[in-house]
Amino acid sequence: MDTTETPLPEPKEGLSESPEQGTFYATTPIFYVNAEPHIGHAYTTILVDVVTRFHRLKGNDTYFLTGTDEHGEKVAKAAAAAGRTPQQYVDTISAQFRNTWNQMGIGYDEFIRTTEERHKLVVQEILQRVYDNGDIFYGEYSGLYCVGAERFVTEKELVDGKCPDSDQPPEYRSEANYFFRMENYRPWLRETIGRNPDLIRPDRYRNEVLAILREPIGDLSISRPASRVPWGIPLPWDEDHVCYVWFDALINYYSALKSQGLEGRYWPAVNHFIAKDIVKPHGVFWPTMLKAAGLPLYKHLNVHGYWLTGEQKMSKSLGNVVRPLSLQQKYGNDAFRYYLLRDMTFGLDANFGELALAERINSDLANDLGNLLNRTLGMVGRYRRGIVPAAGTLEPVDEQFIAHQTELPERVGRAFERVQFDRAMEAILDGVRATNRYISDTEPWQLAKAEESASRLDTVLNTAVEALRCASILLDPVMPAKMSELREQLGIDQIPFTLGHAAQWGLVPPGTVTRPGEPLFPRIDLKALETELSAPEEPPLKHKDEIIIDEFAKLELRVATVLSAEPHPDADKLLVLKVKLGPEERTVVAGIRQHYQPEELVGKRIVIVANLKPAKLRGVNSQGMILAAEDAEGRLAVVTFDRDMRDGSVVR
Ligand code: ME8
Repeated sequence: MDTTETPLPEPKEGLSESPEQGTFYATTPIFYVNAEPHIGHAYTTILVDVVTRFHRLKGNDTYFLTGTDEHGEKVAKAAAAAGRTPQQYVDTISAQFRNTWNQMGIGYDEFIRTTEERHKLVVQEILQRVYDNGDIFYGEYSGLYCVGAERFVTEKELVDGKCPDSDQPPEYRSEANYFFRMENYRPWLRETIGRNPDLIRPDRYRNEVLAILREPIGDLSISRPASRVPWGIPLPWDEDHVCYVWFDALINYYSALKSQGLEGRYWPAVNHFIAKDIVKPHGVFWPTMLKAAGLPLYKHLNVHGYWLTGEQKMSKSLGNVVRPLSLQQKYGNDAFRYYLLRDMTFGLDANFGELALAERINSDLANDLGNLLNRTLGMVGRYRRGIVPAAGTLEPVDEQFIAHQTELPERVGRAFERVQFDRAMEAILDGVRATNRYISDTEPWQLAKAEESASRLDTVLNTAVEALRCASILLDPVMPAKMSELREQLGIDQIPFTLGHAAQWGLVPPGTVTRPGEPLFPRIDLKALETELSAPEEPPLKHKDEIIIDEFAKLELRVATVLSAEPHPDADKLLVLKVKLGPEERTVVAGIRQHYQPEELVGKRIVIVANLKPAKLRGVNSQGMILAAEDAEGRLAVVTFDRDMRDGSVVR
């Protein structure tokens, strides 16, 4: 779509107080394509997926944007290091991000790449607008620049001489750039954040931004000379400069909508989700840029902490990353999502541990939820031939239980609103545990013994099935596949569900036929996992210098048949083999006597280095060498063939 056709909306004052009710637009950061995705990226992306699904369940009009950040020095450097052109390089890594999200079932609505034409057009339009308003000037700059974080840093910010965001030392830079008059917008931004306590949340990050704003923030250098950094979007009024990568990247949140004519529908009902590494660009640069461009401010900036491994931030440069797909495959996508949401308190750091993940799956999913489903299906099967009965007269214990359960959607909704995702998960599991207690207290197995308690048993079974139905709705955003399986097993997969249905009781039609299946969450053997995890890691292979194919071609490898094998008369580690290579016969001495009985070898087809210079080994002339492998335990095996092969043939 041609983005130049519709002009940007006319400037509006300040923050849009309440975006259209019922509209929810959520974004992840667009990730740098300087390395492949890890758990940190997966967390933000899964989180946005869950939150968007939750809002859709509420009946909201939702939109979910993710993508990749492809310009800048950092990416250009990574491409050069990989021996590729920037475009080839970004195409490959961007596709890896997209594939990872697809394989993980992330339901994004749009994937934006900053090298796309549609994005460039909107960036240039906004730049031109800010320039025309007089908010951009040309000037000289010198200071410390961090390529890792792609921003200038001040002396004061440095920790042990390194940039606090990237942990890399900055370099001194002095050059002429264009500047955005960011400082002019500081009073407005301070006042706006002051007036909107939940604009940036949790509070610690709001305070962090307010602290930055207490002192002059300076003007933002928004260009780089194209002669030094050609990999970027040219400034519309001066082609010798390209746009600074952050100014370009932040605009993605708007360009993705604008390029499809969706900005009127979803802007500014936007919730950004990021980690604490990029609070300053999102909390300071972006709002002032929006203000200068005459666009209304986002609704919330939601900031989470880091996933750590062994107390360290998981990061591409540190190389301590956990690849999301391998865990997703090992433990199942839904269980993995649940763990990430449950075990991180939003805003704080959390330690990632595979054992903790397995323990969480066992306790919450296999024991509490899986067990509730199994015992309920088991009892409906045993006592009511697999058919869900209608409830009889409710007793106070039932009424109390139902009241608690039907309040859950409200509690969970509040937790979601307050970005307390671990509490939301806990509230749902609390409902599951309460259901298990309800069953233990009402003892259906006792009720089943006497005919006169049949109606009471109907009530208990019906109540348990209803509670499972509601739990499956509340957990649907985080575990969509497993919850749909759960509803299938209960036989209620045809009943429509929204969040509202989780607050209503009695929606399972009596007579519903259950269809018990495999356990939803098989228990993980923690002992076995501990052993697996404590096994020492294999040391990395030590490789020799690379060779070219011509060097390899100098070797003459041939198939040989062993005609005879005898112990060497003077050496107890050597065998003397007579081998046949087509028309030739040769004698080969091999140091394999401790690993093979001579007669085991006779008749075997093996591989000989046929052009090795002959050598005398303890008095016997050896005309070649046989190929064999030896492992770390000292076991040895000669190379043979998996089908019959004529001797003398060349091995390549
Ligand atoms: O900063 N724990 O991209 P990026 C939790 N391109 N989350 C983590 C994490 C960790 N250990 N490591 C990374 C950029 N993340 C810019 C953004 S937006 C206009 C431009 C997640 O590839 C988290 O969401 O360095 C963090 O903010 C983001 O990845 C940084 O991704």
